[in-house]
Amino acid sequence: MADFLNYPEGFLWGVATSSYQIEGAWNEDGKGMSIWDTFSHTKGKIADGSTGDVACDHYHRWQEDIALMKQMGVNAYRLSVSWPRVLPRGRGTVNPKGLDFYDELVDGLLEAGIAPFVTLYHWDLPQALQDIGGWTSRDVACYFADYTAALAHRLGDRVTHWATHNEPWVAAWLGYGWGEHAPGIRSAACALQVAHHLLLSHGMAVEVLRDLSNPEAQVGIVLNLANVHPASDRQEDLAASRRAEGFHNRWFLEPLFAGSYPQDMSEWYGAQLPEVRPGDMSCISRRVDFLGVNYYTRGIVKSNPEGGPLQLEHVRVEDSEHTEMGWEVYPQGLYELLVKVQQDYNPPALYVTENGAAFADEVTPDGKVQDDRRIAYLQNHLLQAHRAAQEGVPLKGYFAWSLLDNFEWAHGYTKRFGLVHVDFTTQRRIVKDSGWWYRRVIAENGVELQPV
Ligand code: IFM
Repeated sequence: MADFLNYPEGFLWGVATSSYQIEGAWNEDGKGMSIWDTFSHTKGKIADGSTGDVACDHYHRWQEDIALMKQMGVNAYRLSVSWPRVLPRGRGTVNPKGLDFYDELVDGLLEAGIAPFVTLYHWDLPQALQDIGGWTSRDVACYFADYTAALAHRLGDRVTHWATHNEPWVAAWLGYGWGEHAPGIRSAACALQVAHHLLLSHGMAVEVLRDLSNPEAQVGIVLNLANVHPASDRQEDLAASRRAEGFHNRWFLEPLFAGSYPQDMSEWYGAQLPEVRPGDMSCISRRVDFLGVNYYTRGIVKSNPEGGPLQLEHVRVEDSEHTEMGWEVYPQGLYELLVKVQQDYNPPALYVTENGAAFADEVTPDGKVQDDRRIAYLQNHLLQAHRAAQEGVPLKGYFAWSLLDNFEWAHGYTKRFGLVHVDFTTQRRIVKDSGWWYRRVIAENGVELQPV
C-alpha cells in the first residue's frame, strides 16, 4: 500500500484555464474584439503565427470539457470570463449571448459537482477600451467595476469564488512595459500606471462583489509571485535580489495587504511612479478572503550594473531540470514562497491557483500520452505545498495549470501544459497519464509519498 500525505477535508482540487487560451469563437454570437485578437492577428507577434480564433474550441465543447473534469474527479474549476464576450465594447450594452454562455457553464459545472472559481480578468481587455488608452486610463478601472457588477448580478447567486485579476504583474509589464503581450506597448512608466489601475480596479471590484454577490462568496486576487534567490551572499547580489522581489512581489502585495507602495522601490522608480489619488490606497487594500498564488519556478539573480533598469541579471542553473518554457523545476520554491507570503502578509486563506509544466508530449500509437515528467513535477510540488500547510499556511486548494493544452500567449500552440492533450486540428482530447494520476490524488485527497 502506498503512503499518502493527506490534505484537509474540503480541500479544493482543481484545474485552471483562461478564456482567450481555450474558448475560440473569437467573433461569434456578438463577442467584441479583445486586445489579444488584435495582437495575435498582427504579424510577428506570436511564435508560430497562430491566433486564439479557435484555440480549444471550448466555447462549443464546454460540455465535453466538463465531462473530462468530472472524469478526473476535480471539485473546482478555475475559469476566466472574456470581458468583450459579455460587453463587446467594454462598457454599455451587455451581449446577452455572452452572459448566457457563462451562465450555462456555471450551471453545468454545479450539476457536475464542480465549484466555479471565476477570474474576471485574464488579459483579454476589450479592444474598444484599449482604443481609449487601455489600462493606462483610469476610466477603465471604473468600467471594470461595471463589468464586475454585470457578472455578479447574473452569476453571483452561484459562484462561490471570485478572483478579480490574474497576474497583474504580467498584464502590466509584458503588455505595457516590454510589449511581449497585448497590447504590445513598451514603456516602464505606462507599466507602472497600468499596475496601479489594475490594483485600483481590483479594490473597486471587491466592493461590487461584496455588495452584489452571495455573502458567502470568497473574493480575492491571483498573483504570479517570484521565488527569488540571490546568486551569492555578496551585498550587491542581496540588494539585486531584494530589488527583483520588490519588482515582482512587494509592488503588488504591499498595496494589497498594507495599503502602500514599498518605499525602496518607489525610490528606485523615481520619475516613473504612477499617479496615485487620495483614497486609492485604501480602495486597493480592501479586505480580501484569499490570495491566489501562481507558481512555476524560481529566479536566481545577481547584480549587474549593465543589467537593464533593475541592474540585475538572471542566472541559469545548468544542472537543474528545465521545462519546455526554459523554467527551472524547483518544487521547494513553492514551500518557501507560501511560508514567506504567510509570514509577511498573513492573508486569511491561500490557494495555489496555478502550477504546472510544459513538456514536449507525444501521443503514442496506442493513443496515450505518457507524461511522467509532468507527474513528477506535480507530485513534488504537491508535497511541498503540503509541507507549507503542515507549518500553518492556510492553504485551501490547488489548481493544476492547465486542464487542456492551449494557446500559450506569445508562444502560440508550441507549449503544452495540459493534463489533457488537445489535437488542434481535430480538437480530439486525450487525458494524459498526468490526468489519470491527478484523479488518483484527488480520490485519495492526498499525494503519494514516493516519487513516481
Ligand atoms: O498560460 C499561462 C497563464 O495564462 C498564466 N500563468 C502562467 C501560464 C503559463 O505560462
